[in-house]
Amino acid sequence: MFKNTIVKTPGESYVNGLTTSDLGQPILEKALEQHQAYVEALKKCGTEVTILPSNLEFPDSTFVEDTAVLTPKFAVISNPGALSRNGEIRDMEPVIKSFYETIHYIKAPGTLDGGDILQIEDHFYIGISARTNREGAEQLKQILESEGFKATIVQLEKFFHLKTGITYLGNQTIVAAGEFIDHPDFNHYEKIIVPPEEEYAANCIRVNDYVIMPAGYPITKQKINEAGYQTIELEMSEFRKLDGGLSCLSLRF
Ligand code: CIR
Repeated sequence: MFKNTIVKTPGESYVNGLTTSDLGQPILEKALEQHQAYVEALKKCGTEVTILPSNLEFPDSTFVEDTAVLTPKFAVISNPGALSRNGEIRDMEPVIKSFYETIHYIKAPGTLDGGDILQIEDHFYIGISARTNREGAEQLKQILESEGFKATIVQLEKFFHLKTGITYLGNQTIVAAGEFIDHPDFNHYEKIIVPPEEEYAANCIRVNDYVIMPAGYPITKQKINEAGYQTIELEMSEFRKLDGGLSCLSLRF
């Protein structure tokens, strides 16, 4: 069960955030509406939502997931791999400290984005990506193992972040797309397979009694419903334009 969530409102500079997509510049007003709907969905799932004010210095800072890895017992403040995003952790640290006594840190030369970390029960998967390097992944593995968790490092081939292509729903069931459909590290889980034309829907979040997923992916939605989960669909167009998925917009703990 998640009791708390943390989000951060996109600011005027959001439209100048990082992207690898060719979907065009986000429209701020629409992004704010979609963000508001996201907050409402987190409330509907029963979480208490902490809404942080925007910080114009950091256009991508609405993607709070990348700044930390949170567990019930402790937090790890990441060291985001994109130079323009690294300072985002300064705003996040006091908030995380207000919830946690035990805090670990990923330290340079290690870099790590929270979007590369997937928790499946007591086992964490750590993606090595354009943002998370081996040093950062090894540091997190050591922290997690010292706290009694299992940890596996996964080299990404194509996906931006690990969780861009895989989600854990619970009951040993994952939602998997692309390179994770047949990945040896995930073969022992039950799989909901996302077809290539719906790849963006592989990034969804299970929050208590619901799975929140992007709107407009009927095949994946049906499979998730058939697996026994209620879904909430959200418009995500303005976050997708900056490579952002459902999970990136919150920290859940
Ligand atoms: C970035 O390039 O860092 C942002 N525009 C998107 C971050 C998405 N975060 C995530 O997948 N966890």
